[in-house]
Amino acid sequence: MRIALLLAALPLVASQARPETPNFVLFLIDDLGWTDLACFGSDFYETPHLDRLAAAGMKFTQAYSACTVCSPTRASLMTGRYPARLHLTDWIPGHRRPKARLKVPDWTMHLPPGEITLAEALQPAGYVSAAIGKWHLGGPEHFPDRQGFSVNLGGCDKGQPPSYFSPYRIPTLRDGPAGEYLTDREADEAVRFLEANRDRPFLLYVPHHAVHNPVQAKKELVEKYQKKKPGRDHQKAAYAAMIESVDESVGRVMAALDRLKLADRTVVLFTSDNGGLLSNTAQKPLRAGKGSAYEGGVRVPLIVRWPSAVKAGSVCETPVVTPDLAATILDLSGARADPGRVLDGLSLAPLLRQSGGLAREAIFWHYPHYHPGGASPYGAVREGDWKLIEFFEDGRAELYHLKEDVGEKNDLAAAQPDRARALRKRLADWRAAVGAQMPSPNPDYDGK
Ligand SMILES: [Ca+2]
Repeated sequence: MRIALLLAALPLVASQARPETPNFVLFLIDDLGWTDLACFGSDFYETPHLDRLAAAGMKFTQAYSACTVCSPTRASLMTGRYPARLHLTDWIPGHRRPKARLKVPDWTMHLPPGEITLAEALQPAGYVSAAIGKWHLGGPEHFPDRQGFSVNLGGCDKGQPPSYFSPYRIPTLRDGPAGEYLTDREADEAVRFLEANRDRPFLLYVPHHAVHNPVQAKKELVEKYQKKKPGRDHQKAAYAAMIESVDESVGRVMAALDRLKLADRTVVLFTSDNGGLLSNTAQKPLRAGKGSAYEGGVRVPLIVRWPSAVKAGSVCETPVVTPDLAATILDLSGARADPGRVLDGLSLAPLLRQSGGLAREAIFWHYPHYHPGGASPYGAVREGDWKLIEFFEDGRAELYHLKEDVGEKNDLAAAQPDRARALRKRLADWRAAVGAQMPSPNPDYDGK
């Protein structure tokens, strides 16, 4: 009898040990702005599943993307390193301004094969990985299947889908029935992957193409929002419908995790690759949007649900940045990162467990490029509540106290010259340490 009890208890012990090697579902939404979820402040877009995810997990109110545009953030998410260190600092292939004051450096337009992606780092720990959605880190020799992912559905060199409705004309995704909606299809494929891999550790990376342009959404959802009273800052019905489709996808993946009894040992992370596009949305009180040096360009939603460790409904105000998500996944997976490789990200485990803070003094950005969203070549640093932006064209700096001035309206650089000088030095030292590429004077500058 005692032996039988002991034996019966064994599987329980084994299953209790499982949370030590959790699964990961990582949603990366394209161009989703900081206030684009109901649980992050929207009074127009409806995101019940994401609100539920946040209520069951931790919401980060000061999460940042590693860059104000797409590809650099994606590279940072895959490697745990800053875009400046990777020399992958603009969206691929970037924006040409041949007559501008500064000449942009000769940057790297793909994720170098020598970099270790999350999928590659997790392989030795027995994980299988899938990338379902947008990749945008170089041509065929740099696609997800060449970077450690066993499954690649939709990942290619395109920065946006030619169409959100099938036929998609995406070379790595077979078309569905005519009229099938891309976000729904990506959700179908994500659920299919979960069903097929429920018995082994996995990383399911779901970088939805939504909510990037072109703004194309399902008719019935668009009509729903057309009938709805416009919100204070959000009014665009088709964009709202795109967000709702993303929310439905998250809901379907959450339901599949429940159904497959995987929810307790799966960490679900949800974030965006840069700020919202101002022609589609707004993220007040933040200043500007995608492609700008200000908070609207880089502050993004972040939700992490990890039932075995994260207190439901918790909120974290510590500033965190994209490469931290890679460091967190590496840390929780138990995969050993190469000790000779520098990671810029820090594991968020102490914040998630509410057991401590992060040993970090500052977060850095480096964008030696021009963008139609307003950015001219710049660098930025956030230390505590202070943020300094250095504009490389004229060497000017702006200084903001984000706690008192999240809208970056009051430039304090002249009022606090010592602080501005110290932060500029910190930024310059960091650039030297990571080998950041700088723009140079442009001999073809047209004087405008
Ligand atoms: Ca983007």
